[in-house]
Amino acid sequence: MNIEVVGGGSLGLLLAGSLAAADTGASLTLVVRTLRQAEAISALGITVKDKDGNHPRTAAAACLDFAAYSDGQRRSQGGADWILLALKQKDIGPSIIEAIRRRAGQHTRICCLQNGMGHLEKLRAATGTDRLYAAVTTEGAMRVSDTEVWHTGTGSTRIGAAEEEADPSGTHAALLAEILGHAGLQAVASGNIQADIWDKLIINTVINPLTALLEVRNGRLLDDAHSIELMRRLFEEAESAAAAAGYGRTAGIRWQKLVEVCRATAGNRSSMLQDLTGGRHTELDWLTGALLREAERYGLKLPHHETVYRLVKAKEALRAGNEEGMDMSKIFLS
Ligand code: KPL
Repeated sequence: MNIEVVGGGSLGLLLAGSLAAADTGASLTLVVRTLRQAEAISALGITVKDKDGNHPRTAAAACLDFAAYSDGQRRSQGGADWILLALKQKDIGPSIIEAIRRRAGQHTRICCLQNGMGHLEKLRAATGTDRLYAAVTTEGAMRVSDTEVWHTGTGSTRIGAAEEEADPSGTHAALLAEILGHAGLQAVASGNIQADIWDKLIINTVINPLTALLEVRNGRLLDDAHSIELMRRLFEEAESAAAAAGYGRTAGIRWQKLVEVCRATAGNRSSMLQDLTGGRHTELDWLTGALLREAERYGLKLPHHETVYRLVKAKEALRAGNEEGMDMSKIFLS
């Protein structure tokens, strides 16, 4: 089996490093954005450490940069069996989609590991493939250099075909889950990946913006009555949109899960907080933005999410230094 992992960030390095270090029988290629990272990985391999940066495991891995990947021909066998797309939503642009379209053979399955919504539709429209899968993961990882990643939270991954008819018995999803399992990552085939996507969307649209706005680690949200109340309100609005879309869950299940994730990742700085403090654009448009778009389709208003959306956008602009020289004295003193 040939597997291509596309993306050299935290999740891509964790997947590729774990697969490279294990004896799964699969042949692996990692595809990364820069030539610098590709050369570093080709020379040094990928090192995966535990959550405290201990117990390193280093494994050699074949690595290409995007330019070489885009220029390259399909493998002689007609493309990879699996392309694991581990890029952030914001990095799935026309050039990477075109590269994947050209590289994917007739039998290639593409598994998308992004948070949020919108990417599956984009890829389906652009690649025309029905061999599209989604994976929802709660694995925690932090990239510490071009070649090193820390496995900061042991989670699990659920995998399923975007269109159920494409893999009705879940055979292919189960096969990929088994390979990831051999690599030490807990994974299962999902019978309802769309509901899983909603589960994760709800978690991300509650925890990520609140931690980013309050600048706290995930667990801190549960230590304060006001932030718990905000979580509750955001949660209820998001759950109402999921129910309208046909993916509601029995009362309490998702709230319980949300609290569990908050506790299990208590020491984490959410990806949105990390992006904001790093001066990068967040995934807000594919998380809260996607939720608001879904709600609109069903005629729902989500006022707390709308407020949170604008607050994070405003904070993003400030952090990126986009105030465009606004002189506050003119506003307050005129
Ligand atoms: O997925 C996450 C993220 O940070 O994006 C959570 C589950 C909130 C863990 O930090």
